[in-house]
Amino acid sequence: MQTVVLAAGMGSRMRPLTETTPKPMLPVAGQPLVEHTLRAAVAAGTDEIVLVVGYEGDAVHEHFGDSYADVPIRYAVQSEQNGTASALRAASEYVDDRFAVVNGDIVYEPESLAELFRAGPSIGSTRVEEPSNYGILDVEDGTVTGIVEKPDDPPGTLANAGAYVFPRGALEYLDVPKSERGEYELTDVLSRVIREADVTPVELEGWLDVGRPWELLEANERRLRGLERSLSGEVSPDATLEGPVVVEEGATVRAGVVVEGPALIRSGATVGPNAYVRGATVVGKDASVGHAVEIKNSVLLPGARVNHLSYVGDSVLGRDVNLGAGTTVANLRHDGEPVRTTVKGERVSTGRRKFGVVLGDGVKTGINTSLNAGVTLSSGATTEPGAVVTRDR
Ligand code: TTP
Repeated sequence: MQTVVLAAGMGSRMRPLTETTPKPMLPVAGQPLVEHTLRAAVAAGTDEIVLVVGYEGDAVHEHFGDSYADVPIRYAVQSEQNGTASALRAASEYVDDRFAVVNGDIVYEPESLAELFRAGPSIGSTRVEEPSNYGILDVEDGTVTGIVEKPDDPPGTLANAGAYVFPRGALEYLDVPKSERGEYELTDVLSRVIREADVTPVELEGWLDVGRPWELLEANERRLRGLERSLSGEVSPDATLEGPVVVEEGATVRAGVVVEGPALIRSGATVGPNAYVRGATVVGKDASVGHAVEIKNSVLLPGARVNHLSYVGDSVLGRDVNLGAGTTVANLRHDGEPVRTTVKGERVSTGRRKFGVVLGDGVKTGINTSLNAGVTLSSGATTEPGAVVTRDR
């Protein structure tokens, strides 16, 4: 079966991380987010991938080239990011009658996709606690009879999870009007499809939509859970590595370091001397964590540097970020309430009691900078020595 992977979106809710990197290329457990979809699709029996790219699409194309795990990839370019139906339209010249479509920004247990593929015309689904925030499936006698977006009066708790197997002839339904939010939506195509064909809901186990920065942290936490210990890099005999820790070839862990897995230390990275890395942490390629630095449950993108006397917790540090000596991150409110942060200009709850900061690529902090919980700094932003940063920059 052909699988169309939608990876053209702007990823605007993931800013500042997507100011320079497209969302599909953000790392989850050391692999680009969209690679988790590609792997599941190949394991489920895909024989051709049609990858729809758009925003910063060259980065995706350059990374994956023309095949993945020996399965050919064709690229379709969506020139305007105006909705998932228009993304599928961009791919339509490449697809045959029966095909799968999967959002490139979701993670789930990979076997679930094989089940979806086996089910024939089907919609991936997931149980949700707050149905009014999702596209909810109306299901009667095991068949999907309707999809309602963000319903006030939900017909159930089974939400559209962003993975589908379309029946023959589905491309005829692509011509949908713009939705209220001004996009051409795949759900409107699906509403037409389910009128014409029997479509089965198939639950995707362990589903997570990775749209906002804390979901990137959560995806890393989940995917690192399955990490298997392997130490191929240079590890000092005076370092203590507990549990599932991966030190890739070309990475260095110096004396006095304590790492509590799961943790992934990628090639070219250095940790220590005397550093403490814990929780689900990824130290990206060529990143460095220096003396008397504690990193907890965080993702450091390639080239990020936290070299002296710092604490970083529950945070995402973009490429080539440089934290000045003594920079510390708050990741907990005194009242214990969930940390709030900014998404597309609005303050929203992350739902997490522990959440630190999100720093865009190339951010530099002056020495002894204090970053408040939930702060985001856009790419290239700086702070002055001793700054106490409580607002986004
Ligand atoms: P969304 O998460 O709705 O959109 P997005 O990824 O652009 O993020 P944001 O809302 O933060 O700007 O997209 C769901 C999936 O569909 C995702 O894999 C990206 C893909 N997509 C496209 O390929 N083209 C598009 O025009 C849109 C809107 C999304």
